[in-house]
Amino acid sequence: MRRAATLSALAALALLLAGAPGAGAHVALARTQPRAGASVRAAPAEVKLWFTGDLEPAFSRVRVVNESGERVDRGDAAVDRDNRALLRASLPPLPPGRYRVVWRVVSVDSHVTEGEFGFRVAP
Ligand SMILES: [Cu+2]
Repeated sequence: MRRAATLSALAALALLLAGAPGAGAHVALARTQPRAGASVRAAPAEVKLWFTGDLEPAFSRVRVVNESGERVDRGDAAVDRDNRALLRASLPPLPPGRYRVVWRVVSVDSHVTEGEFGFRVAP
């Protein structure tokens, strides 16, 4: 009797942990291009963000802003058609400076994840 109660308590705890935010069910940013914090000589033609799982295209966004906070990407951010874990946005020729890439994505389990990173185009 006691053993059964302990087991069901453990099962309940396991379910709770599995459903808790941050338990690893939703997506995380895996890598980016340019890399976070990178200084690049040639201005990139686009930014790419790879996630650890598939994204909901209708609710996943990324924008690139300059040091003044002005949006500089071409406004065409989209989840890649062939790889739903890849979010990309194209860029016009960027002058030297620091840029921030701000993203907010919804994974297929409907969880929201957001963050940002910077890169620099060297003079
Ligand atoms: Cu999730």
